[in-house]
Amino acid sequence: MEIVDATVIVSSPGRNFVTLKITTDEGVTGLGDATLNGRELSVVSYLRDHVVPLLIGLDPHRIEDTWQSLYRGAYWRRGPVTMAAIAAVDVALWDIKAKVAGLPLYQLFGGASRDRVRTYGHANGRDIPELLDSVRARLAEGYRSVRVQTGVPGLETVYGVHAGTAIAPATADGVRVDARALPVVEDWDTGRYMRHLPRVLEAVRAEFGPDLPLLHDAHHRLTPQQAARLGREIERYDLFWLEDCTPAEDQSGLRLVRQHTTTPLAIGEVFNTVFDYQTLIDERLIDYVRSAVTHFGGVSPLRKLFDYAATRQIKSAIHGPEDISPVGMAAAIHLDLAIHNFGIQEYSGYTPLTHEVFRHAFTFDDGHLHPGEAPGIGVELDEELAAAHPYSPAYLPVNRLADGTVHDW
Ligand code: EZ4
Ligand code: CO
Repeated sequence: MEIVDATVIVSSPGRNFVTLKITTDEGVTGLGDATLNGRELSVVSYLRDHVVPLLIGLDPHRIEDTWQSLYRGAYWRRGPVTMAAIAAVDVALWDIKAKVAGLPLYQLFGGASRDRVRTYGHANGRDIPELLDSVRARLAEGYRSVRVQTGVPGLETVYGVHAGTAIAPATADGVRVDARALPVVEDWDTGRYMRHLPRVLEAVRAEFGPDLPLLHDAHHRLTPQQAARLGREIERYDLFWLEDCTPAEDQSGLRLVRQHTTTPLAIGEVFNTVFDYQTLIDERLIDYVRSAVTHFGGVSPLRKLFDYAATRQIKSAIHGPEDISPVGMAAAIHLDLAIHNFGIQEYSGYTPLTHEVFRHAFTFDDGHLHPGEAPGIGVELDEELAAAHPYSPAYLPVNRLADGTVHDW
């Protein structure tokens, strides 16, 4: 079997998604997700200009060899653009292999280790009453675990509360490529946040009791000393985890956090390779690894990461926001079902139009996902509908302190 074609499809059914479609001489196709939120077209170019020419003529079954040749052969290793491009190839090839085998992908990973995949959803509110309503809404949708984020008194816009991405408005003729969407500027004040969060968690526990698994994302904003103190202060609220307490690249900083708190820690959504985790895993400084299939080079390296994490009793928690396409999400769910040290899967759902553009076999029911039994990853792209919703320039927000200093977002 030979790869005869590889095309990159960009569509925006509510937000931008980059999809790679690989076709073999036998007419089998595979899909991979290469969406890098706010920097989408860089991956499109990396794939179209530099990767696709290397794929034509290759045996699609040689996944590991293709992965290694794209990783080592580029010389310039790692980084989100490179690893998102490699991820798309990796997942598309696994999709093809599983389709040829006539099996859902999880079967090639050793079969199911559980019946279904538990998820957590996002609850957001500008203030505490709005947050409590949002938690109720998530519970009504079936979620059994909820991430809670609120506005902070004195700050206008903070992470998780207002729309995350600025998308360019459509012009009269519906063409959006010329429009400029510049990043939204959000506010930050670590002191106000640290004083407010315990009150938020107190209110949520008072309303929903001790049994509801609660998560919170600090989104890279604290120093190790601040994170150590916050983690200790909120221990009594029994979080499922505190996520990204410090900037992700600061691995040794987690030693300080870990010495002071038993609040479980989750890190890694912006990591691209196992090397980003080396200190964190070796020294057991975290409890959950958060990498996405889409930003970590695909399911091949993610399976290895999870095995490495398992040696320290660290569990998986694959990143699954709206900016991972249903293709990347499907691949994640197959992995979640198969690995032993599964922890939890983030799942925010998609716009109705996104479900139409990416028809998928995976299901969400009663707060749990299942990948379905369709051969491959179980996603089909409606290319006509995708083409009707073209790329729209978009940026993630930036964060500034009251005096104008840029802070981690
Ligand atoms: O801000 O995916 O845990 N989830 C997150 C996400 C990230 C976005 C960035 O593109 O932190 O909401
Ligand atoms: Co996060």
